Amino acid sequence: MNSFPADFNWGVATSSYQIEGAAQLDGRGASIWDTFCNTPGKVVNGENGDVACDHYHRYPEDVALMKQIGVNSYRFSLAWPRMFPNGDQQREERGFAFYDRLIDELLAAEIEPMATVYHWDLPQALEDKGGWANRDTVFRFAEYAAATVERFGDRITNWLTINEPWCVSWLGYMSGVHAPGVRNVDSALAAAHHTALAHAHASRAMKAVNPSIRTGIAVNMTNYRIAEDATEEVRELADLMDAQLNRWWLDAFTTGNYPENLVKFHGERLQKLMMPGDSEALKVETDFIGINYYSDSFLTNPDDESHPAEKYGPFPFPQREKGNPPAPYTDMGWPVTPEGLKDLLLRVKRDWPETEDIAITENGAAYDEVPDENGEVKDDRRVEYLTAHIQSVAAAIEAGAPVKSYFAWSLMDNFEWAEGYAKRFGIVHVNFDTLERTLKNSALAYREIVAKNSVSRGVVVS
Ligand code: IFM
Repeated sequence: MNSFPADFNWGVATSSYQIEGAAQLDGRGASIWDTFCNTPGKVVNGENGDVACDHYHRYPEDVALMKQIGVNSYRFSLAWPRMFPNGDQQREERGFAFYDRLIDELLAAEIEPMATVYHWDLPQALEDKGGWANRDTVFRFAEYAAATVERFGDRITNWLTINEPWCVSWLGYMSGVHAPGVRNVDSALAAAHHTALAHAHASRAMKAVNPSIRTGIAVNMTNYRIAEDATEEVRELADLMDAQLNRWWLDAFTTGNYPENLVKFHGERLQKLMMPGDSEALKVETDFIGINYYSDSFLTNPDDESHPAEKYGPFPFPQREKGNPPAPYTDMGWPVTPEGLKDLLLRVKRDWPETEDIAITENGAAYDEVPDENGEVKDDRRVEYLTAHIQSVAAAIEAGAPVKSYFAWSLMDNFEWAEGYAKRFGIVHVNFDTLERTLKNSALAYREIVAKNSVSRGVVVS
């Protein structure tokens, strides 16, 4: 058995657009995901978050499910356009009231809420002015974040500013596979800089409102694996990718600077975005780091001699499919690499030693099992995935990594962005016709881990 510290937090995570539904209700404004989903060809089967899991109405049932699973924490996100429909100062009280109800329901169930201020549903009105590529969004975000702390800070201690700023920037503004679907390297780099600035400014603004809260950010991280005989070119590429994904935001907050190899790589492009005082502004005390981990990434030797910039495009982009990852894979096509989580946690401890609190803010897998004729969801692969990753967390803690919390992604099947509803990450199954919820076997297995505060050793992921 691998035991966890007595005060370890066990949770489940979700985000607003992925589960709430009620997209046109109670004065909610349009977000970039509403627009993106309504654009033909952007989301599998033309699906959208209009109804999603209808959590907006069914939240008492969902909190009861969490209680049944036994978690003591819940990470959810606040929808900016529900509270500020136009992304300006105009408030929508019914939006605030929804989160009051949800938070009070959680507290009554003795489940601690952790809020993500931004999990990708930018008000469309702000995107119309350039979105995250526009520096002004930094300051609109800080105002919005402060307003949420003013309202909910009496009941929420732990706050994440932005979820996966790498995805916001590079998937939203470079590859365009996520909203707002822009494909422009200058916009993507601007978004990468502005999300970093936004975290720093918002953290300060939030703490000015309520100094007793704790702030962090949820970054998606991976280990780039290269072959022993990797060429210089591949090593350089892996280092650039690592810097863009793993180091950009954390380095900025701890040193006020972006990684040197990227400063060189982006050159003029980056220089023109940096305003006087930005470096000082970026440096900010962060109370905890949220890490979203799903799998490692593998790079093989390219078959020509070109520089990564020519071969892979004008920026370093993680490409899980480029290498020879070990099987098995999840339904997302991501390799299952549980040992990578331990390696990553120890790397964070080594490279950002000032970090005293790491939360695994997301970890999970997409598999498509549905209820059988007896209503049982035999998602053995997810049980193995979660067990193996939690074992990896236990091993990292044993080796000194300051991990204080673990959140399984996700509480329930939901809208998986450009993949629509077919990719199921939930430990609770959702029937998207009836909206009925069913605990999967993974929820039962997780319940046991949480209840015992320990995980069995020896499960082999097959
Ligand atoms: O569903 C997403 C989540 O919104 C952000 N992190 C990755 C998850 C799985 O793709």
